[in-house]
Amino acid sequence: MESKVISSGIRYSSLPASYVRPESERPRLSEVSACDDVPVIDLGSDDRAHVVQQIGDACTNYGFFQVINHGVSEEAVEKMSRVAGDFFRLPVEEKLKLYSDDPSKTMRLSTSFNINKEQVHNWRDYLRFHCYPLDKYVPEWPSNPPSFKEIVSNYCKEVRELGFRLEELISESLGLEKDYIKNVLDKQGQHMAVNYYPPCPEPELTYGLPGHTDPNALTILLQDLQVAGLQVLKDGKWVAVNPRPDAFVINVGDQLQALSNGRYKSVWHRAIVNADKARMSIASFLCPYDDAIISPAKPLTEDGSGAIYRDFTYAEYYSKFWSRNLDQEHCLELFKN
Ligand SMILES: O=C(O)CCC(=O)C(=O)O
Repeated sequence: MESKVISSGIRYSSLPASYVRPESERPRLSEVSACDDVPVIDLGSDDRAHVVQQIGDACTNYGFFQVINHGVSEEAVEKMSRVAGDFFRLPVEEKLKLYSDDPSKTMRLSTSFNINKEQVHNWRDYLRFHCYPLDKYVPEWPSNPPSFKEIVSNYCKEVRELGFRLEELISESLGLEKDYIKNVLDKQGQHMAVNYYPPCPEPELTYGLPGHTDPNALTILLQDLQVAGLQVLKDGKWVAVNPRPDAFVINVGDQLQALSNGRYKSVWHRAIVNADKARMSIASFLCPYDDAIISPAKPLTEDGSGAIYRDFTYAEYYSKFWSRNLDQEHCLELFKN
């Protein structure tokens, strides 16, 4: 490999050995079918009780869903996608000024997942940065493309509002007060990962991201409309979630699994890569405040099941998550009572 990142413009004719998964861990793409019953929830509906019901069903049975009429403007989405593409099209020397493999950095361009911890790498570069509070973090964001800071700030604000609406609906769907989740998560952090998966010479042998769950509370994912790649684990089988215009994919993260005492499952998902085309995805993560104490909601432990997880702070969880690689057991298992 000639560069630290794979979005260098080099087209590889075969997959470098450090990306090749052992036979038993490969994606077996021919066995994956499209998920044709992905829940699609219309947030523009006036029937709140119905929306709450749909969200509860989706979180219980799928761990993910799509939302339409979500309130994030078409303009914000379109500009965000464009500036993200422009960033990854910059000359590699320019991008490498932002490179770091230190997960504690609040803004960095990196590659794979956790390059220093993993044995096999993933066919992905990503720009990962903190977004809340904006005035604290925007100064460290890329200044090239020149419109990056302004466009991404606007997008972050709109997505944050969507996240809060979803947290209210999810609280209600659990039979909790509307503000329950927001109150527990406190001054919520917000992070973004702009994922770029270059064309891959042998997609059968590797991943963009292997199966994982998200360590945060809620993920709001903007998919590339031209190239599919997201797959989720449903009833023990990997199924493809094909992109739908005007929709975001919403994933339940580990913190909502803990808070709901396991009623809602943090969904296992992965990104596969494409032989001919590059793919991009733009993930926004809402995270509890570092000192927020996460514990199963009391009313959800009173049916005799007790609290499945011990109390922990998000800071403790997050540092445990990043000290490992994605191929290990689910991080939340380490926090069970
Ligand atoms: O690229 C995708 O569709 C999934 C991205 C993802 O899972 C992540 O950023 O954690």
